[in-house]
Amino acid sequence: MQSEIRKELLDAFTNAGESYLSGQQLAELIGCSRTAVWKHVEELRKEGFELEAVRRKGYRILKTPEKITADEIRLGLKTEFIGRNIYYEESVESTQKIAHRLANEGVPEGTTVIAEEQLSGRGRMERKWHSPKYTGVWMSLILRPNIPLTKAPQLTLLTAVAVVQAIEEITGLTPEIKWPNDILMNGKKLTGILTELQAEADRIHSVIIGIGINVNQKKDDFPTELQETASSLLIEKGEPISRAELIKSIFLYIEKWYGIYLEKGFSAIKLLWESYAISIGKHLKARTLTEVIEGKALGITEDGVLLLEDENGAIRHIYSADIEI
Ligand code: BTX
Repeated sequence: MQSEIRKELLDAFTNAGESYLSGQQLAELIGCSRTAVWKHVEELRKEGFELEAVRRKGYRILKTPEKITADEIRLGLKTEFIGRNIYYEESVESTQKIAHRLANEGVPEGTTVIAEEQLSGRGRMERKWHSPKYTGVWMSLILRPNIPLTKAPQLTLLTAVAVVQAIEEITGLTPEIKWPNDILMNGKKLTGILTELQAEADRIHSVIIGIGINVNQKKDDFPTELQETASSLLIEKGEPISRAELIKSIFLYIEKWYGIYLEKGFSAIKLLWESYAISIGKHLKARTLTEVIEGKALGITEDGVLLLEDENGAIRHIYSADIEI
């Protein structure tokens, strides 16, 4: 109930933009007492929001906090359902784990778990994902598309497109995608995406999309073994980036492309994905679980499978692999 009022309060401030809203107006909009409004305004201040209060005019928000809070993400969020239900945590083992549990409990589609820090963030194949406090975006999003199991990898590619576009919008930088799930800048890894499924037979219950973005780390913040291969938006842009703004933009792009995907299929997203991909046309080495295949990347199939032409001219389908360019 408390958080419902808070959501409505932030929606009201979002709609008001620069204008002031009086305690009375807020109470009427939200349907609670003026005392309750005042109490929630004080709570926002404690979270680090700077609110200006002017006599006879009312309140408006001047500054949002450094730390990401669920409330800061709600302020200005323009989506219908992606990120509307947020579980925000200070420190967790992995947001994937929590999202799996929530998905089982039947939370609405679009529910997102966001953490300031992950103690055992994970990548593909049980690899580790370094997720230090307050500097990155570590989040897991729950979707429930009515698609066959084999199409699920398309959602990784869709997410990669959405993240690249959000990074472009917020920072002006244009990163590149390396099949299937890495987003790179100047050859270094900025983002990893991990798509996991809850399914039975050929029915998907939930898709849990984990997104990890290095945002405000400096080079020294990475462990030595990652310093040459990883980068952050701060390093690339030379200035700190608002994580909350980036998250909101990602939500909006995912909602846009997911809607188009469900209605019209993968084609539009495939074209966009290819326009951001660095691997296409290049000579690659694909390390799968069982072998290493070398060849020229021809593109991806409608299902998101990578096509490599090997030295004998045979076309190989790569479903899952690590790629070296
Ligand atoms: P991946 O298996 O493609 O990449 C993992 C590899 O990337 C590691 O083995 C390491 O070499 C390198 N690496 C680890 N941490 C970082 C980092 N911060 N920046 C750059 N390179 C790194 C990629 O898997 C998928 C990652 C998904 C992470 C999200 S965060 C929210 C969600 N929760 C969770 O536990 N995982 C996902």
